[in-house]
Amino acid sequence: MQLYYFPGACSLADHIVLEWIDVPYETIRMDRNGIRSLEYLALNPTGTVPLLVDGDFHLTQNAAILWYLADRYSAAHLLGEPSPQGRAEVMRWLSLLNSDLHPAFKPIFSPTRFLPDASRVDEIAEAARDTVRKYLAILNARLDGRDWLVDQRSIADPYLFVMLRWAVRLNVELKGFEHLGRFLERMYADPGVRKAIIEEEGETAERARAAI
Ligand SMILES: N[C@@H](CCC(=O)N[C@@H](CS)C(=O)NCC(=O)O)C(=O)O
Repeated sequence: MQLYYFPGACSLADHIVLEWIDVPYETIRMDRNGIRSLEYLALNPTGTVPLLVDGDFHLTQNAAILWYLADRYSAAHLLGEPSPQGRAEVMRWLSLLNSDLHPAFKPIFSPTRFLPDASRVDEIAEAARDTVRKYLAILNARLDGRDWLVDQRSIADPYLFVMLRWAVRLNVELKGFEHLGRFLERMYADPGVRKAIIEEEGETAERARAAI
């Protein structure tokens, strides 16, 4: 299996899951030019990472890739309790992360995509930080009294971990979100998480220690 990624991007969640399911895989580091190449666009017309290649199966979209890995390697038990409600709980949190929180970061990463008036980029980025905080407050409350987003470790957790690293890096105010702080520490202590980060960012990979 091959995972196409950018260091520290949402594809890090898939990378961590590949570690957790413990199967042989390769990673292919992409850059801005690479994802715009005709060759890559033929595989993923959205020109984004992640992309997973499993034999002749090419899969795009982060949530789909995470679900596919967990479903294909079900012995790792990353899809929650094996019941319709248990799986729906995983999908609920995965959806919040992929459809609500992840896009909320986009105006912070590249405000001019949303508002070409360069004089107002700080304004749009600050408004986006407020939106990110709104979702993080929901996730912080969810982690009150629990280690993971559902009753056991699942594919939603590495996605939340990536979003928290972004929040720290992009100066989103995280004070008071102590349950998220503990979650971040718990994930950094995981050997599979460490291995994926070091492979993507090197031994000196910054450990996002927020003032939480
Ligand atoms: N809906 C897509 C979004 C993927 C996405 O936004 N990927 C980002 C990295 S986290 C990317 O490749 N951005 C490159 C760009 O926009 O130029 C998914 O969930 O996989």
